[in-house]
Amino acid sequence: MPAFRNPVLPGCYPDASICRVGEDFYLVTSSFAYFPGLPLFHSRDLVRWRQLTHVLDRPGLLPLEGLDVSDGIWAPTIRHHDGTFYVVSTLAVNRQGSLTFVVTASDPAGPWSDPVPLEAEGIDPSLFFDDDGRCWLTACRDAVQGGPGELWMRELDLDRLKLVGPTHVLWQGAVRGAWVEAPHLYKRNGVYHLIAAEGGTESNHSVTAARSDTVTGPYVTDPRSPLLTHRHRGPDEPIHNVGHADLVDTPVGEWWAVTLGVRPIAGTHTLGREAFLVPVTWTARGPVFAPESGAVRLSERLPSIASARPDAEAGQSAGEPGQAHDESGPSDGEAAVLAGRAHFGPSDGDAAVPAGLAHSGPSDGDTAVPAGRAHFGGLEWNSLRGPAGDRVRPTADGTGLDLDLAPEPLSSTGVPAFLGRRQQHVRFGARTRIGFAAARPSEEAGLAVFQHQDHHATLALTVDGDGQAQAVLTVREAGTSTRRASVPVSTGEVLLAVDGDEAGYTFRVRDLTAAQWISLATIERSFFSTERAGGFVGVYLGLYATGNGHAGAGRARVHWFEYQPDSAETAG
Ligand code: 6LW
Repeated sequence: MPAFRNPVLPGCYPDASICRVGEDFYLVTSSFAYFPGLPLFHSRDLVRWRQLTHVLDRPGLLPLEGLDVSDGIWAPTIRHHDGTFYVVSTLAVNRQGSLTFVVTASDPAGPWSDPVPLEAEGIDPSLFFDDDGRCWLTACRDAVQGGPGELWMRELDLDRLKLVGPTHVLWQGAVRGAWVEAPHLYKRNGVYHLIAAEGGTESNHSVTAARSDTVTGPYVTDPRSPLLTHRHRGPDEPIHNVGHADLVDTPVGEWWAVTLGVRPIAGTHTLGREAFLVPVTWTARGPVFAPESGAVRLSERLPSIASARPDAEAGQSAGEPGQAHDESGPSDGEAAVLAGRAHFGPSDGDAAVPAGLAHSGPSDGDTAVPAGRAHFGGLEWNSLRGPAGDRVRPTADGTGLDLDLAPEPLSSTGVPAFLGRRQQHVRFGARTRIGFAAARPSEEAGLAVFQHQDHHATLALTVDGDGQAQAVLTVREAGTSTRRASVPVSTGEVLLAVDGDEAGYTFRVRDLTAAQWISLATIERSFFSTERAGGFVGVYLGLYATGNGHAGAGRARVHWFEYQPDSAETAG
């Protein structure tokens, strides 16, 4: 049977929300303290997704400076009604909802409006448009009584984008004592179906449900809850922490859900919470997730719209990988995987490319670039907490990227001179060609494997006390930086590399004129895991420069950065 490979969005893309307009599907995910915020994807077949833009694509919309990486923009919902797209989401501070907002657009590719604050408590807002044209916002918060959490609802006045009328408390969840979150509401045959997540986003995560004949309740627990979970599955199960689902129908009447999950290896995962696609059917009792298997699977049958239109996405996005469907085996749900070499030239004025970030051009031919992957639009690149455009920018001649020595180290909660992209494969190789001459030992620039501001590793060019240029591998954990290895290098340009697999991340350096790579060390993979680092995000791979408390006069020049999945892994 034609199949696709889950996750459909590999890497840190949690809390996915989905909607359909005609034959087009749109999906948004959380983005935390990364900038730009709220990546938005398009698909015609639910399997191959192409990023269109970021909903929060410009500076100054929401304050991210000072935030932990796992705070920031959480759990958006996307809906379309009467010609307008709506995204609701929450700015989280100290792991709590701080500001819930709505943004609108007539074209999902933008422009999106500025955020309009809503008087809404808690997190995980969602919108439901009823047949009578009324719009209801649901969200979760600490329970006013009982608890610990409750789902609540208020009407959203669409003309004024203002919550109006009374607050209705809908449900405290199916599992007594568990926090209920991630509500989404659907109506079928006159019945309102509320789905939610319970048990926390880790190993007890689950999808639960309740129903009502009236939109404002009372809601009665679906006794089948949890409707979807992997909490009861053993260590050999490849996908864990499944929950936080959103449903969509296709033009031919199939139903599917997007849900988050993780792929641990020996109990730890590094890629973050990823977006998986699960078939759904409706019965008189409500939605049935994964009716054949009862589980989220790595290889799942294709949506019938995907079998019918194998070239839909490839045809509309020139220059994209365009994943062919393999009718004989699982296809790779990876149009959203961007591999290849980024060249940093001046912006071409494409509004979808954040100013000052990466613009990609064709390969310069110094190593092979996989066919079809030489161009990518730059949307995979993020800075931390705001635009890094004044400290990370294309060189005047368009041949590279300059990184200023910002005073903020990666361990700060400011805006460091950092540009990174998600690690999307356990097995990968990332390389960069970089030139940097540090004036003093506190100045450094290079590659970062970044989980959290206090949990990362860097392979940096710097100098020792005698002015000898070196490449230094440093590991930071819980506020302490430890030098793991160093090698002398020439003061010119070098290649820096990190290669990951199930065992660890191996860091290497090569003088441009040298024939051999020098291996510095391998850091065990679990060091970079969410289980070890905490938080809600996955690993980013990036470039950075800092003067560690002082702005240095020098700058690092990056000629290119390359990310390649290991072909053995991507072949599945
Ligand atoms: C998200 C919430 C959650 O808002 O994590 O624990 C938050 N569950 O549903 C951030 O992804």
